[in-house]
Order: sequence, then structure tokens, then C-alpha cells
Amino acid sequence: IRIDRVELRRVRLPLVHQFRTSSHAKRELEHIIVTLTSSDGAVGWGEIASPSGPYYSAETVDSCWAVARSFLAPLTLATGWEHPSELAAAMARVRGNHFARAGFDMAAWALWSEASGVPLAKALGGDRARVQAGVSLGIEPTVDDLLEQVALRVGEGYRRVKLKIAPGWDVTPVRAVRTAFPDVPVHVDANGAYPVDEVAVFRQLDHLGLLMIEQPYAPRALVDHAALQAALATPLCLDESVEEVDDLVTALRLRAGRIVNIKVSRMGGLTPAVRAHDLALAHGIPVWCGGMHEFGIGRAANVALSALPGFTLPSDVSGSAKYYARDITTAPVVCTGGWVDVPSGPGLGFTPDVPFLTAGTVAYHQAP
Ligand code: OSB
Ligand code: MG
Repeated sequence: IRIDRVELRRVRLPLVHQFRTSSHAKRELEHIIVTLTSSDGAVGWGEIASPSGPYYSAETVDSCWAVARSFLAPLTLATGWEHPSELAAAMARVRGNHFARAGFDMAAWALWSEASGVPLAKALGGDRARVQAGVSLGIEPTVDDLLEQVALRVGEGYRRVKLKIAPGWDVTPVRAVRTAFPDVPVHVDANGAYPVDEVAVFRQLDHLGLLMIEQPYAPRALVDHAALQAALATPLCLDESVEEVDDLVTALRLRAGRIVNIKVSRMGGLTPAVRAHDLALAHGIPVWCGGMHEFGIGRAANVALSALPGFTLPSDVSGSAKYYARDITTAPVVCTGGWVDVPSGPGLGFTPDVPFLTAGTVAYHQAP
């Protein structure tokens, strides 16, 4: 396969409900949609779902735009491949910049699976017809606001609720949710907000029957995660710590956590995400698919990935309606009773709504 056109679109969508994490708040998202067209006319869509600011990882929409234009688009135009993993191998020459690379890798998988007449999930090695969906809830102004959000999502059938925590917003809101919804599986995510000498808060959370505690410390603090994991009964889950498959190798060796959140964007695409899944599965470590508030294209890739056998925990692949009043695909990802169907047709299984996409486009680049 030879790609002879790369298109990049910066697209903005407003969120239906503001989302606040330990590091920042957002009401509107800008993602970059990647379109690859092959010399025989096959088309693949991908999404670069980087946050605007460098608070989750080092990347920003501007850094992704620059790297995509100057390095990834020329590299993609210059590389012939039979399988998407070959393009991923060529892109691995670019250090870091995982969100940017993920958009191209995803588009290559979408193009290849559609051209091969195979559903993307099947091409990746997945065989589930539907996947379990959880929701991720941001930090709310008050505990009552949070309880209202939990009630809304539990009422919609979501199978697990993840609560963002931060110093000053942890034991009290989490205990309130556990008390009001004793039967709902709950997990917490700190996005690395706690100093490594903070153990007391996690000892208290350890008594609340949580499914897991996600990323308590900074990304590189793997040794400290291992020490905390040894002190707690609740599994730790790593998110920001695992950018490379090699990070997962280190984390497994150190026993820095018992669960891994695999994100297509954070790892640089579906190719490394599948490798991380295979490694975790071989070590008996359960995984789930995390989200970055993806629009419909990135969300479709997350749904496909979640069909792999190691994804035994509910993923953050909520229905599109949790985030957007209208999504960029002609039909949105829908969650019914806590489940999201995995498309059975070839490729991504979702079609971009090009007029709507164009209406939301604030910058466009085409190469060559
Ligand atoms: O840590 O999982 C995270 C969103 C932005 C940055 C980091 C994270 C998140 C989420 C959103 O939790 C999950 C979703 O897409 O629903
Ligand atoms: Mg997280």
C-alpha cells in the first residue's frame, strides 16, 4: 500500500458537561482528524486526541499539528507497507509524540481492515460482539453535584464509575459515592496528582472497596508505585506511566501495579496498544481501554481494541452522547444498558459526517 495523500483537519467540538481533572478543566475540545488516501483510492480515518495543554502528557494540539505536518505526513507518504504495523515501525523513528503517531497508525488500520473486508476488531485479534462500558466523572463543584452525575450515569446503565480525585477531593467524595451507591463498582483516578510521600490518603481509600486506584503518583515514579502497591490491598492501575511497551515491561518487573489502562492515543496507536495488551495478558494482568474524550473516529478505534480478550474490565468507551450533542460520524457510538456493540462490517464501522466535520474545522493541511 502506498499513501499518496494525507489530510489533516483541526476540528472543535463543545463538551455537553465540563470535565475537570486534578490538572485542568475543559468545555471544548480540539482534535486533529487524519485522512489517508492510498494510490488505489482506499481511505482511512484516524484521530489525534491530544488535550490542548501539556498537562496529561507533554503533547499539545499545536505540537501534534507541527509533528504531523513536518514529520509524520512526509514519512507516511514515503513508506510503502503491506500491514499497518510496518507503518508503525517506520513512525517509531519519531521519539515520543505518541498522540500524533496514534492518529496515523489508527488511520492505517482503518484503511487496511476496510480494504481487507475485515472488521477492525477482528483485524486486531478481537472477537467480542460487544464491550462493557464505564464512565469517567470529573471533579465537580460539590459532593451533591457528583452524586447527581453518578445517579445519571448509573441510571443509563454504565457498569462502572470512575471518579477523578485530587488532594482535597478524595476520601470525602469517594466515601459519599460508595455510601449512596453501595452496589456500583467504583474506581478512582488521581492523574498523578499526589506527592510520593502521600500514603495515608490511599490507606483510607483502601478500605472503601474500590476496583482500583489509577495513577496516584507522577508518571516516572514507578518505584514509588511499587512500594504503594505492596502496602495496599486495592490494585493500582497505571495510565500515564505506560507510554511505551517498554514502560510496561519495567512496571511488570517492579510490580508497580496490578491493572493497566491501555490508551490508543497515549501509546502511539493501535499497533503498540495491541502489543501492550498481549504482554499484559501473558502476565495475567487485566487491562481496560482508557479514553481521551475521543470524537467518533478515535472512539471507534477504542471500541475495536476493547474487543480483545485481555480487556476484561469495563473500558472508558462511553456512548458519544456522554460527551457531545452531535459527533463527527453519521451514527454515533451508542451505549445500551452498559454495553457498546462492536461493529461487524469491514473497517472502522463508522462513517465520518464530512459536512459536519468541515463545519467544525478550524485549520486544514494537505500533503503533498
Ligand atoms: O486519565 O483517563 C484519564 C480525560 C483526559 C485526560 C486524562 C484522562 C481522561 C479521562 C476521560 O478519564 C475518559 C473518557 O474518555 O471518557
Ligand atoms: Mg487516567
